[in-house]
Amino acid sequence: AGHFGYRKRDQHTWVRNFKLCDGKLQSPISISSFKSITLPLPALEIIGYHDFLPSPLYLKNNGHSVVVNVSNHLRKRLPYIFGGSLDINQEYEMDHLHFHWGAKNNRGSEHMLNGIRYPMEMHIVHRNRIYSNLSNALNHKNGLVVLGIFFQLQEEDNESLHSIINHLTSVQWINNEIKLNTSITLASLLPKNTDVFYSYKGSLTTPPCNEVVTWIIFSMPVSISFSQLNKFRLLSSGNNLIADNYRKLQNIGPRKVYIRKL
Ligand code: BO1
Ligand code: ZN
Repeated sequence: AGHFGYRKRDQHTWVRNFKLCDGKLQSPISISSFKSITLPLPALEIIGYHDFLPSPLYLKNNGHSVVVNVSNHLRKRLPYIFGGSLDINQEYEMDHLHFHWGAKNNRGSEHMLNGIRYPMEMHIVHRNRIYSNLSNALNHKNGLVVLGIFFQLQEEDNESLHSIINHLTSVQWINNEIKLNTSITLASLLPKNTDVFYSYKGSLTTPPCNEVVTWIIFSMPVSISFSQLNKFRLLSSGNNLIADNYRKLQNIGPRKVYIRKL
């Protein structure tokens, strides 16, 4: 029961095998700027994002996505975030990042923003420092913060993605994992403007769907070229190419989405 698929008839089976996927605080959702509540939130503080992530970094095809993992066996200081909509005194340390994308350009992102589904969405997953690892954090409602970054197509390559995309052919098959010889700064992967973001309480968008995620979705997208996006679409889960690895929209229910703007 550790397996799950993204085809519509597969997504319907998630709730059978993973009870939490049937909860009331699920993700992703459709976000509307008009329906969001403007709050005078402090800026989101993003610490260490200009530094290189500690090496070694690992790139892995897990059959659902491609993931950049930090090993950090030397327990170096990792990038972390606080402030914004997050509870005071809570710091969230970067754990990994991964992507969701479409087989076609008109789909791929998990969240929608003002009726737009972007061709790709990146998730930078952060774990509350008070929990020692990701599986512990999954048991607590303030366990995780995920930064969501939308990608929009443009003609020119996004050079910041080269350190990942140049190695995608090395992880074409499920469970392929390589050590990256290049380093990455997270700041180069963020939009130029991080002042405007949406925030709401939700869940992991994959099984086991734990409702432990404070979502922070930046309003401004970053860019990716057609040829770069096509390289993600060549990754394989075994019998199929990985694409359309986004969950269907979940009910927002009585939840509120907050927006920080200047
Ligand atoms: S996401 O950012 O909401 N898409 C997200 C989804 C799942 C995880 C983190 C962020 N975590 C892991 C679980 C594992 C599980 C794996 C599936 O997702 O901790 O138990 O096997 O890819
Ligand atoms: Zn994700």
